[in-house]
Amino acid sequence: MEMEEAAKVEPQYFELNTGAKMPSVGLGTWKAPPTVVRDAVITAVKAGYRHIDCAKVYDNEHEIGSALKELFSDGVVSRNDMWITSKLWSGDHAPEDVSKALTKTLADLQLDYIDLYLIHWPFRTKSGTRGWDPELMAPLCLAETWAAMEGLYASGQARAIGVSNFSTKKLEDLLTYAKIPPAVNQVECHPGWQQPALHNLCNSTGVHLSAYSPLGSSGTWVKGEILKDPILNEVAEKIGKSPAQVALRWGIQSGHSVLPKSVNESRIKENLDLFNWSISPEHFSKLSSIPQKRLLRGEFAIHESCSPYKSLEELWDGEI
Ligand code: NDP
Ligand code: 1BO
Repeated sequence: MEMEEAAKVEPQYFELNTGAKMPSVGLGTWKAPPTVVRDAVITAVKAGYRHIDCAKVYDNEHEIGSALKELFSDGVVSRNDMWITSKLWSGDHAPEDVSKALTKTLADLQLDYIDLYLIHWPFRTKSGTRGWDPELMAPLCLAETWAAMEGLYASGQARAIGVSNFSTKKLEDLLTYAKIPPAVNQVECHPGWQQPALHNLCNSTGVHLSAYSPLGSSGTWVKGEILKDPILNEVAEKIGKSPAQVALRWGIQSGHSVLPKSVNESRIKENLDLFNWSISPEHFSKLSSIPQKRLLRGEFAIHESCSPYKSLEELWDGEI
């Protein structure tokens, strides 16, 4: 089959180990200011997005909820057509806080269930805190937090559960004690941080790898420059697509869902134009020579005495 033809029949969904179909492109909402995120969500859904990636700690779920309510009441989409992900913040890891945190997120999003709920980071902060300073750290017990997440799955409030920022080792460990295996591990992944070991583990265990910062981020926190990478630009020029589209298409062809964030209408549309073309095997293999660097390194989770992680090596189990 020619590559062009293959691209046309390629699914725009990835099937999770729950049997649910997750749309392969989701709108990222981290650092989308509350004042503009509502319009961004409405623009995205009208452009064809059916997946929004949220988190309590992004401080904009209330505004996203108001956009969703308007989209549902105007008949633009129905709840069943949408995939909404949110994440359990580190200050809500205590088993008695897990359900309360999802209840708050559901109230803000004006939903009665979430399609996917993730443990946001493998570190725990004091109950009810919102920040991520090392001084706020509390003893980590992922097994008890995961058991509480399993309770949300059993109740139907979360139709799938998963994790985020889990290294290969942390995911392997979770799989040894989980009664319900995670459906997703959402991690940094883009042509400049390809995560081959984690990709292989996810493939062999049926955990879907969802790619955050798929454009290499470029916000105030993380100064990613992947879209300026010369190899990515050379491939983009040869196939007549933007560097952003090539980065996103690389993710989808690798089997990852991608979560590009934008609050700009033309970039929101550009980031969804990924399905009637593909990257040839020759160009795809060129992208594997892009220098590798983790961008969101998680320094905030490192502390000599307060954190379970004394170094980035420990946080990522060497994958740094
Ligand atoms: P992205 O890799 O999505 O990059 C976003 C940046 O790229 C913004 O500055 C955006 O600006 C710009 N941009 C968007 N589209 C284009 C384009 N076509 N061409 C050029 N620039 C573009 O970064 P994020 O770090 O935000 O990651 C995406 C999402 O992943 C987050 O929003 C969040 O939902 C999730 N995430 C999850 C994490 C976790 O711990 N689980 C951690 C980090 C991210 P503009 O808005 O002006 O278009
Ligand atoms: C602490 C950063 C969270 C982004 O998802």
